[in-house]
Formats: sequence, structure tokens, C-alpha cells
Amino acid sequence: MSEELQIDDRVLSERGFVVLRDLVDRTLIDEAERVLEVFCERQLAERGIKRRHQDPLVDIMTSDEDYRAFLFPLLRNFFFVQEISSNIGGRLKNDGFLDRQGFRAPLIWPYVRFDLPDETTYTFDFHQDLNSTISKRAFRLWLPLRDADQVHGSIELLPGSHKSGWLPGRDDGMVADAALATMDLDAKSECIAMPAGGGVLFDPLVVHRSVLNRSDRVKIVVMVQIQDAGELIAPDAK
Ligand SMILES: O=C(O)CCC(=O)C(=O)O
Repeated sequence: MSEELQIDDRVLSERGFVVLRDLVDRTLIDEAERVLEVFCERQLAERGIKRRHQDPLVDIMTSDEDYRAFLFPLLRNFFFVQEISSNIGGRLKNDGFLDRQGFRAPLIWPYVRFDLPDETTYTFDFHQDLNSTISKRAFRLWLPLRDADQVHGSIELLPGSHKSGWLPGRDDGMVADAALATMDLDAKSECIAMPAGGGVLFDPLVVHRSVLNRSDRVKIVVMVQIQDAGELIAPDAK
């Protein structure tokens, strides 16, 4: 894997996002799968969960909603998640990206998504990342740990939409229908198809949404937040 990220700053500024290949080393992706397998085997055995799916994570996460609520906050603490986030931070720094973009006090931390097959409860309609943006200087890195596409679930982004600034929102935080109606979404939005280990670096102002996981396994995404404590937005200023 090349150490240079080769982020095209011009494309990032014009389209609001860039697609990057080979961000996460294959050995780290394999390690994530190994750790999840151990976790699943123990959970199935200890909780007496019957294995019905090829991906046992589906069985574990659908076995009991309360237990899932207990597990979910733990998932981002898997060391592979922290390692991916920290490796990416190191590469963004070494590549000069953080300096070029003016980050003076970088904050870099991961969220995770574990999306069950056909589950719409936690998918997002078209939105901008207003809620999770705490800094005027901010990017997201969307990193699928399993191959992503229309079937296995993905992300869909609208190129150039960051140029409109923050758009009027619905009560649930999604972009208001009237604002979307001006945007020619059908013709212009792009669904990302990429192998595990690639990623999409994007401006939180870019209008984007979840692409539903229609496969029989869990869609796993690490979402790395890249923000700047030198440019914090006070909560009451949002
Ligand atoms: O479902 C996805 O992978 C996209 C997630 C997303 O849009 C977000 O977390 O802001």
C-alpha cells in the first residue's frame, strides 16, 4: 500500500468529496474480521443464540434490542477501529493534508456503523452533518470495512452541494424537501461502490445519505471525524 494519500485538493474543493483507494491496510481489515469472529463465537455460545445467518453478527444484533443497545457503544472501542482512525490521522498529517487545510489543533476520532440487512431505523435520508460538526474546519472519512455497493449498502453523495452552505432542515435533521427539490438529485447524486479498505473524504456540508444494506450480512463502516479544536463552533451558535 502506498504511503501517500494523494488527495486532490482541487477536486475536494470543487466536488466536496474525493474517493480514495487503499486507505486501510488489508491486514487491518483481516484483523477486524478475525476479532469480530471471536466476539461473535463467544456471544453465540454465552447467550445461547442460535446461528441462523452466515454472518453471526446479524444473529447477535437481532437477538435482543436491549442487549444491542448495550453492545453498540462498545463497538467503536474495538482496537481495530481506534487503530484505523489513528493510522488515517497519521497519514493525513504526514501527507500534509492537515497543514494544507489549515488544521492547527486537530481532533480525530471514529464513529462506527453496523447496519443490519434491510433495516431502515438507523439509515439517514439526505442530510448534511450539522449535528456532529463542532468545528468550522471539518471533514469526514467514510470507510467501509466490507465491500460497499448498492446491494451491500453504501453512501450516496451529491457533488458540489457543499457550495450551497447549510441548507434548511426538517425537524429530524434531514435536508428539507423544498431545498432538495432544487438539486437534481436523481441525475447528479453518486452512490459509492468500492472494495473494503477504500474511503470517501468529504466536507460535512455535502448533501449525502445512506444506501440501504440489502445483503445478508452487516454493513460495517468506520466514520472518522477530522475537526479542529482551533476553530470550535459554540453549541449556541449553530
Ligand atoms: O449509512 C451510511 O453509511 C452513511 C452515514 C452518514 O451519512 C452519516 O453518518 O452521516
